[in-house]
Amino acid sequence: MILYIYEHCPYCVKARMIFGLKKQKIKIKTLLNDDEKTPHSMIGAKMVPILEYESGQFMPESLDIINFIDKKYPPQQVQSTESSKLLNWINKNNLLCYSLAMPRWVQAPLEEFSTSSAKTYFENKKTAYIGSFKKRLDDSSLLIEQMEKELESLENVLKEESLFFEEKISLNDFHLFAFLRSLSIVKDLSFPEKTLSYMKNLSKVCQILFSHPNLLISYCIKSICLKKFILT
Ligand SMILES: N[C@@H](CCC(=O)N[C@@H](CS)C(=O)NCC(=O)O)C(=O)O
Repeated sequence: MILYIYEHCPYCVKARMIFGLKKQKIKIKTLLNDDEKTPHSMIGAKMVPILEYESGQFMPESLDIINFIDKKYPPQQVQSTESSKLLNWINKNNLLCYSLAMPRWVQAPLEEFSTSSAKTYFENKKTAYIGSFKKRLDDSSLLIEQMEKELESLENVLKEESLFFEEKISLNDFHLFAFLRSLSIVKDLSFPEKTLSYMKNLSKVCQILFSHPNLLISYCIKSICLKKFILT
C-alpha cells in the first residue's frame, strides 16, 4: 500500500495516525503541491490523502482510510465518537490555525514545497482563504495571543470529553491531534500543560513526529519552529 500525502496536511496526518496506531508500515509518497495531474489521474480531484490499497486502486478521504485500515487489521480500535463541543472548538479556530500555519509551512523544507512553483501555487491558492501571507506573519503576535487564549479554553474541553486515555482512541483524537500538529510549527506558541501531554502521548502512540523526519532535533528559521519537546 502507498499513502500519497503532503507533509503539512492535517487530513494526511489523520490517515498516517491509523497506520502508526496499528503498527503497520506504509510507504509514503509526498506529492509536489502544484502537481494536479497525479491526484487527478487517481481520484479525479486534486486532493490528498490518497491510499493506493492495491495496485491501481485508490481511496481518498481520511476518515474512509481510517475506517478501512482499522477494519483490515483487527481488533477494531477506533471509536466513532465525535464530540460536538470539540468539533465546534476546532471549526471555530480553523481559520486562526491556518493563518498561523500556512505562511510557515510554505517556508519550511517540506517535500511538497521543494520547488518554487509549488510554493507559489500554495501561496496563491491559500491567500484566497487566509489573506496575504506576509500580513499574517506580520500579525503573528496578535494571532498567537488569540490562539493561546483559545488553547486555554480547550483545556476545559479536554477535561470534559473522553479523549485519548489508556489506549482508547476515537475520531475526536484524530481531529484534535491533526489540528494541534498543524499549530506545532509556530515557534512562539505555547501549549498549556494538558494539551501538551495529550500531544506527546498521541505522538508516541500513533508514531507521528511533529516535524519533517529529517529534522528530528529542533528546527527554527525566523518564525518557524518544530518543537524539540515533542521530538524527544
Ligand atoms: N475531506 C478530505 C479533505 C482533504 C483535503 O482537504 N486535503 C487538502 C490538503 S490539507 C488538499 O488536498 N487540498 C488541495 C490543495 O491544497 O490544493 C479528507 O478528509 O481527506
